[in-house]
Amino acid sequence: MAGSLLLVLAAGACTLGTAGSAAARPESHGTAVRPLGQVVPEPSQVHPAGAPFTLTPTAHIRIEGHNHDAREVGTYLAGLLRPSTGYALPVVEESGHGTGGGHDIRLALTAGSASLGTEGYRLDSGPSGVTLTARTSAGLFHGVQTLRQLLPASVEERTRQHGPWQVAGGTITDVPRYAYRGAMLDVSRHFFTVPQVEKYIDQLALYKINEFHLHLSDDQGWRIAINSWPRLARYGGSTEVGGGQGGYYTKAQYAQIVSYAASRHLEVVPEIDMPSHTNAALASYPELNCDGVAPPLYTGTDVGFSSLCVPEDVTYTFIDDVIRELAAITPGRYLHIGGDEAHSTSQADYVSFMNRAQAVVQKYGKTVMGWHQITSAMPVKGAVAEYWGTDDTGAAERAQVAAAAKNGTGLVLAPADRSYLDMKYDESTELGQDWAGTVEVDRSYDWDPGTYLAGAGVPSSAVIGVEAPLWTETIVTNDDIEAMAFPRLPGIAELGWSPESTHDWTTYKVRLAAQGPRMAALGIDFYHSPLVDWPAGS
Ligand code: NGO
Repeated sequence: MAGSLLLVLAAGACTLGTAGSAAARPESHGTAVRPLGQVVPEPSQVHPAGAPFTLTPTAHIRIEGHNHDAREVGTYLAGLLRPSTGYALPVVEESGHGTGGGHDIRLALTAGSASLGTEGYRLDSGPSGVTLTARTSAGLFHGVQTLRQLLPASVEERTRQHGPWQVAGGTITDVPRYAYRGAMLDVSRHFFTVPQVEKYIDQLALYKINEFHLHLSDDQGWRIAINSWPRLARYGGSTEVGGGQGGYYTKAQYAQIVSYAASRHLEVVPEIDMPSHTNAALASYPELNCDGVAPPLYTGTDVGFSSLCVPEDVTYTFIDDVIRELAAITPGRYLHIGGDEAHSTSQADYVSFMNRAQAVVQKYGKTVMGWHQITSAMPVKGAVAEYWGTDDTGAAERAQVAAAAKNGTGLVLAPADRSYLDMKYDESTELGQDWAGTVEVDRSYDWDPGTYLAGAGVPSSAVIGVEAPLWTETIVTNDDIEAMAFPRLPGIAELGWSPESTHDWTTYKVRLAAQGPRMAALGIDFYHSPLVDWPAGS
């Protein structure tokens, strides 16, 4: 049936929308008008109507009112559109230039429209212009991602392309399902430079990801400068998996990542993993070891062998200094303290350690986040646990997570056999690991965060969102990142953003296919899953 539908739709339909639109054939070259709603993540409400909008060489990007934040979003949009269209697209304040003509893109920040919340937006498109309306600059920014995806994929090229640059007519009203839509990058197993990280952040923004979790320390490397313990970065950061030279971020470089992420409306969630996954720190300072002897640096891929010395006072001086310095350069709300795989720490020690570590995070004004093993200790009020279990996770462990959830601990879901971007797609995938099995694009997408742990007794209200972690034992370059993150990351992003009612693999994979030419135009080296009918040339 899909085949005949494709033929019908390819014959020039231009304003099919909503769920039906998802079945339309993705364009393979830049001429057809994309159906309104052929966007990832799928918008919550799509109402196709009327004739399309056409971007013309004389168009302006008009900012309603004098608003710095909206203007920044306008400048970002102009930066996206200018190279491929070749149009000047001046960003102007509406009030300073009269009412403006037609054919413009308007960005309007308004206190009204309470239903748009803190991240939602409305997009109105027709022959007289496109208007994005939101209550926040984050909402406008997400609206810009939708607008961008409605334009032909060739708009992503950085050299001049042929139009026409059309957007289907109608209205999209869109708000996210979850407040936390995360992606994690492990910069410890392999180090990634600031420009490498920024590149990934840009790719995440396209799919409305709003939390960027940076795994900053592990056995193989400590990646953030801490002034009071300088050997952590200088020595503990001097290698990585396989024995390469590693690296670390100065505080200024970390601030650069934070501000770049903020410019793409992502909040940085820094993680210092403890009490295990700490060999880089233990190697840097002998006094952190119970026997007073620093182990050698580690460049292998085992887990669970290291532990901070729980009974020693110096351990708490250390974590106080580290968390204080990190909190001071982190404007975001969360500070992630790991807590996974503490196989070399007794359970009693783990609980006493976590009680003290959580108190330090709170002392410096941050919300505690940890892997879900923190639910085996005593999560403080407001803590968030990140669930990374699999279908094989035992009932007792799930029950512990459920008990914490019922007690107020928020949950971010990152099931390893669904959302871990380092899992191989199938046996032939060169990169990645398969300890949680292989995870094809359909498996990665096809689960519901709201009910995923319902069987264990987790109320859907405890779930604050989803995350796609990318562990980097086997990942070295941006190409590697892209090959594993794309196209699974857009699916996790959709689980985080789109209403449950839109969840449907058969229509999702058509919208995903339409992302192929866009990812290709962006230079994203994505995995061409055989489950998706990628348009020719993508
Ligand atoms: C586990 C482990 C990490 C590994 C990762 C590899 C968690 C939370 N701890 O996930 O140290 O890098 O698997 O997939």
